Amino acid sequence: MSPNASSTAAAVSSGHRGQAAASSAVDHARMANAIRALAMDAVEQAKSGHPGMPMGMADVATVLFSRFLKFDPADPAWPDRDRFVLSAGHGSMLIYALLYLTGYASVTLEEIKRFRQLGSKTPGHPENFITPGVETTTGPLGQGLANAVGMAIAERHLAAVFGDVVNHKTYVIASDGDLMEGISHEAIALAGHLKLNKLIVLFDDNGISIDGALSLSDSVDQLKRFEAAGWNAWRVDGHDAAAIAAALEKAQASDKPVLIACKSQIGFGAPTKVGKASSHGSPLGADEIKGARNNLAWEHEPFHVPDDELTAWRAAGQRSKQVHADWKRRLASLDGSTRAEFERRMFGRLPKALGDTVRAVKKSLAATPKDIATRSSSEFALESLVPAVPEMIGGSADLTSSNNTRTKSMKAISASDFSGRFIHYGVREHGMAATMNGMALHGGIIPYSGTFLVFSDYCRPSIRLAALMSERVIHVMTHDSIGLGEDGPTHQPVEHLAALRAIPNVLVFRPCDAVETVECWQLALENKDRPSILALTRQNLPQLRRALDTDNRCAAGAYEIALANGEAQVSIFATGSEVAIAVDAQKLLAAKSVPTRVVSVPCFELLAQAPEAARRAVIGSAKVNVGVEAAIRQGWDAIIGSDGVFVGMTTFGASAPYKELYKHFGITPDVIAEAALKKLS
Ligand SMILES: Cc1ncc(C[n+]2csc(CCOP(=O)(O)OP(=O)(O)O)c2C)c(N)n1
Ligand SMILES: [Mg+2]
Repeated sequence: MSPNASSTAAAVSSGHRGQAAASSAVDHARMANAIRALAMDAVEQAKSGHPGMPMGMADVATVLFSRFLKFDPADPAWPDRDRFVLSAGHGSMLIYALLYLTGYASVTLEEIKRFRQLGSKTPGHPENFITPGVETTTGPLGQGLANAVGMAIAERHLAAVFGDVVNHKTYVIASDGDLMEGISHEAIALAGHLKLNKLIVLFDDNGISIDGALSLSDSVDQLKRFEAAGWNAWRVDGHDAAAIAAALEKAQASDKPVLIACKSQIGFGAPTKVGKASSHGSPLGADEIKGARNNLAWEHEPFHVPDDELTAWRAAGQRSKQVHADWKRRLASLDGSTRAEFERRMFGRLPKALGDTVRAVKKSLAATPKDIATRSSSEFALESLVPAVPEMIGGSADLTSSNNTRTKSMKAISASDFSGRFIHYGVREHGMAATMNGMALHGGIIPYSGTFLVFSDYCRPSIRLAALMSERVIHVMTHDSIGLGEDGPTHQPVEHLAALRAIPNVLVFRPCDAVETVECWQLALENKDRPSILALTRQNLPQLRRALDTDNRCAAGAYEIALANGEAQVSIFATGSEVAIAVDAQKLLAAKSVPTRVVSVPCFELLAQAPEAARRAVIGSAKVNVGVEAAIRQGWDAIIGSDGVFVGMTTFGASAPYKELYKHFGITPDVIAEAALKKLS
C-alpha cells in the first residue's frame, strides 16, 4: 500500500462497535496522518525524540481510538475505562497526539509544541504522574506489557467482586524491543495461563530496532511464541484499517489473550527513512518532513490540524459518552454499602478497621509473645490484616511456604475463578513486580508478594518504576541475610538492602521482631504513594517488644529499644535480626560499666525524613556509635557517622548453619562489645 493511499477506512463501516465515529467527510487516513504530522513536527521542534514508531503505528492507533477504545477524555480516571498502555514508550508522541486529538485537557497543542521540555505535559517518555490519560510510565521496554497483565488481572478480580461495574479491556501497543525483553516472557506466560481474554496486544511488527533490521539479533516467530503461551495470535497489515478493525473485532470475543501482530513500516510516509532504523530515534530533518508531507498529502503548516480532522478526532473522543453515563447509572444502582466499598477501594482509601486490627495483633503479642522468624510474624499479622483490608492481593514467586504470604483463608486466583486473593506468580520475579505495578495502577487493589530478598535484583527495574510512579506495592522479601544459613552465598543478600535504599521513594523495612513486623506492615499499607519492601528473616528471633505500645514506634524510622543505664557512652544502631545481637552486646558492655543504648532502625527512609530535632535525638551524642547489620556498610554513615564502627559484611556469605556464619563473619555480641570498647579507649 502506498503511503498516500486513503481508501481503506471508508471500507470499514459495518454497523457494530467497530464503526467509525468520525464524520464521513474525514477518512481514516487523514485522521492517521494528523498523528504522523504532529509526531514529525514535535520531534523536529524538540530536536529530539522518536518519530518512526508513531508514524508506523498511526493507522493501528487510529482504528483503536476511533472505533474500539472505551474512554472519556473528560474523565481520565473513570474506573471502568479501557486501559491503553503504550509499552513502547519511546513512541510517546503517539499517545500525546492521541490525547490532544481526542480532547484531553492535559495535552493541548501548546503542550505538543513543548514536547520534551522541562515542566511540559509531554515528557520524553510517557509518565502517568505527569499526564492524565497516560496509564503507566513506560520507556524501559517490556514493563508496560507486564503492567498491562496486572491491569487485566485487577479487572477480572474486581469484576468477580463487584459485578458489571467493572467490565473493560486492556489494550497494549508493544514493539519488537518489548517482546525481546525477558520480562515479556514472564508476563505473557502468566497472562496465557490465567486466560486473560480481555487483554489485547497490538504488536508493532516493523522488523526494525535501533541497530537496524531485527534479523541482526532476532528470529523468533512471535505468533508461535504467543500461541505456545496460550494466546490467540494473528497477523494483519498494520496499514490496512479494515484488517486492523476486523482483527480487533474478532479479539472482542476471544477466550484467550490476543496478540495482533501488525506488520507496519516504521516512519510510514517518510520518503527515504521509511522502513529504516534512521527514523526510530531522531528528528527526520526538514527535507524528509517536506517529502513526508507530500507523500501523505498533508500540506498543512507544522502543528496545524485542520478543523475537519480535528472535529473528526474530537468526535472519536466523545464516542463513549453514553457508555460512561450508563456505567454511572449502574454504579448508582448498586446498594449503598457496595458502592461505598467500590469507591473506597478505587480511590485507595484504607478501611477504618486497619487501626483496630493492628492494635489487636499487638495486644495479642503482648499477651503471648512470639519468638519466631519475622517471616512468620508477617504471616501472623497477615492473618488479621488480610480479612480487614479486602483490597490486599497476595502472592509469591513460587516460594509461598518460604515467604509465608498466603494466609489460611486465601483462595488462589485461577483462570476459572478470579475472586481469590492469592496469585501463584510462578518463578517470575520480574514479571511479578511489574504485574503488581499494573494492579496498583489499575486501582482497587493493594498488591503484595513474596520472594527472597536476594532476588530483589530480579524485581529491581519494576520496583524503581513503582517508586517513580508513587505506587503502593508491597514486597515481602524473606531470607534477608546470611541468617538464612545453608543455602549459601548465592541466596544470601549482602548488598541488597543498600541497593534498595538507594532507590528514591522506596521504604525499606527491616523489622526486628513480631511487634515491629506488624507495625511495618501498617506503615507499608498507609504509605499510599510509595512502594515498600519488608525484609524478613528465615531464622527465629526473640520478641524484644514485650510491653504493649499503642503508638507505632517504627513510624519514626528509628527509636531507642533498650535504654542505657546512665548517660550512654555507646549507641548501638541495628536492624532486623541484628537488634537482638546488639541487645546482648549492650549487656556485655554494661557488665564492663559502659552505659550503652540500643536503637532499632526499622526504616532508614522514615528516619531520614523525620524532623531534624527528632533525628538528632534518636541518634544521640554518645562517644561511640556502632552500626550492626548483616550486610554492607553503604548508607550507614548517615546514622553512625564516617567514624562510626560498623559490624556487618564486607564479602559474600557462605554455606553453613546460620549461627556458625554469624560467628565466622564476626557479627556477635562479643565482637560488637570489643569494637565499641576499642573505640572508646
Ligand atoms: C530495557 C530497555 N533497553 C533499551 C532501551 C533503549 N531502546 C529504546 S527503543 C529500543 C529498541 C527499538 O526497537 P523497537 O522496540 O522495535 O522499536 P521501534 O524502533 O520499532 O520503534 C531500545 C533498545 C529501552 N528503552 N529499554
Ligand atoms: Mg521495531
